Amino acid sequence: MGQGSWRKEKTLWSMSLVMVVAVVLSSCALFPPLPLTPDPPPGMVLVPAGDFLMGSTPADGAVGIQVGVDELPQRTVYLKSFYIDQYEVTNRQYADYVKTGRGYAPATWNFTQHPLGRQGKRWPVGTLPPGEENHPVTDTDWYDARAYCAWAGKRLPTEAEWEKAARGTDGRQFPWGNDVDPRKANTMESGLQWARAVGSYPEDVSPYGVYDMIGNVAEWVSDWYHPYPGSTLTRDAFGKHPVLRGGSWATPVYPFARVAARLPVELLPMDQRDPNWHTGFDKGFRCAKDVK
Ligand SMILES: [Ca+2]
Repeated sequence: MGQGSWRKEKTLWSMSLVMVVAVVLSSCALFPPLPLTPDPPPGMVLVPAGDFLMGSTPADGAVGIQVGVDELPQRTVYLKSFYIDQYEVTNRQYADYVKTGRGYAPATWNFTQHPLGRQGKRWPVGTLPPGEENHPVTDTDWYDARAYCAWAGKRLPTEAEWEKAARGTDGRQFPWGNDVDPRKANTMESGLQWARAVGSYPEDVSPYGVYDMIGNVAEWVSDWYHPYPGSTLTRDAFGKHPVLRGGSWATPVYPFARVAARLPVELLPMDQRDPNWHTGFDKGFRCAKDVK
């Protein structure tokens, strides 16, 4: 090979390299790398950032004079990405927390007037209700739920986060769509009068794969009860109580177990709490977590 030919080849090779680099750089400009989202923590799912329809329209929310009016007006809400538990927190999970001494065992099984006749059965530290290890923990009030989530390195979801996780972005009334079907969730129509193991209803699942948002137990969220932006509703309860979301085995699927339904519940002040206070057999929770 002559020296001139070698220089020509070297020049062509250099030009090719420059062109390749230019193409790569322009591709990067056109298609910037997507931000990496870490895998969800165990037992949680990712709800991606974006808008969703929150609240109800007068047609699907205002059932009667008062029911549903606190879900108005429906509006578009943007949320950044977050994680949420795929299932309600279970007795087994809560027992691990109780064993640390940070919380007390729920009073659920110490209730002497249980509708199914379960009498005098305590839920002592470290002893789970036999056969109900994977049932949702109940009789936990808002403070209990918040403390558990903090212990687990998580937090309670906001009302908006809970609702988006339950219905997706399109404003549907139930996780599965808009048809009122009491067979798809553990609501009052099941006749069980009790919770079942979490995830027992495969159709009570949201577009993000979150289970039991309609039935089983109602769930505490972090927000306290306030009117939605744009609402002219006035209620004495506004600003005074935390909120439960979702229906339960004790509520009919319609209208109380729609994903937009809100239930404010009176809470004992911290200094008046009693470990034997029965918050309710049908009240539980799940946790959420920020995406870092
Ligand atoms: Ca639930």
